[in-house]
Amino acid sequence: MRKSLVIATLIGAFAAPSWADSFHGAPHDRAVLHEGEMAIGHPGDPALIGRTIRVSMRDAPDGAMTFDPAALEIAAGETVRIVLANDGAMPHEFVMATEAEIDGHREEMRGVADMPHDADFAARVGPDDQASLVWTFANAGSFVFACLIPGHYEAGMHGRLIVG
Ligand SMILES: [Cu+2]
Repeated sequence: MRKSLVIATLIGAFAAPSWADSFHGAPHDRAVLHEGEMAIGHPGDPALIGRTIRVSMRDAPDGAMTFDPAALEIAAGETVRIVLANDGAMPHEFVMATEAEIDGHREEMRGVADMPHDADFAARVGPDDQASLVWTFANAGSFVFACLIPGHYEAGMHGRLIVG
C-alpha cells in the first residue's frame, strides 16, 4: 500500500513536466527530469563512457544543413560521449528524443521566436565551437536527433539514432 503510493508519487513527479518543459521550463522542472528516465535513456556517468562519437554540424552555401554522420548506432545500455562540432557558419542545435517528441516540439515551435534548447540531452553550439553530451542509452529503440532552430530541420538537419 505504502510502496504503491511512493511509486505513484514518483511517476507523477517525472510525468508532470512535459518533455518540452524539460528544457524550456523553470530550473526545478529540469532538476526533476535530471533524476528521471526518458524513453531515450538518462544522463550518463562520465566514468562509464565506453566511446566517443563525433558529430559534425554543417551548413552549406546552398542552404542545406546536415549532421554527419546522419545516423548513429548505439548498443542498448551503452554510455557514450557525443562531441558536437559545429563546422558550419551559423549556430546549430542537437536535440535527441523520440520521433513523436521531436515532431510535437516542432509543432509547438511553429511561429514562435527562436528559443535555445539546453538540457542534458540537447546542446546549442556556435560556429567553430563544440559541446559534448554524456548519455546512457538505456533502452533499445529508434530515436531521432535534430536541430530545432527554425528552418534547420526542414533544411535537412536531422538524423536517426538506433539503439539496439
Ligand atoms: Cu541547425
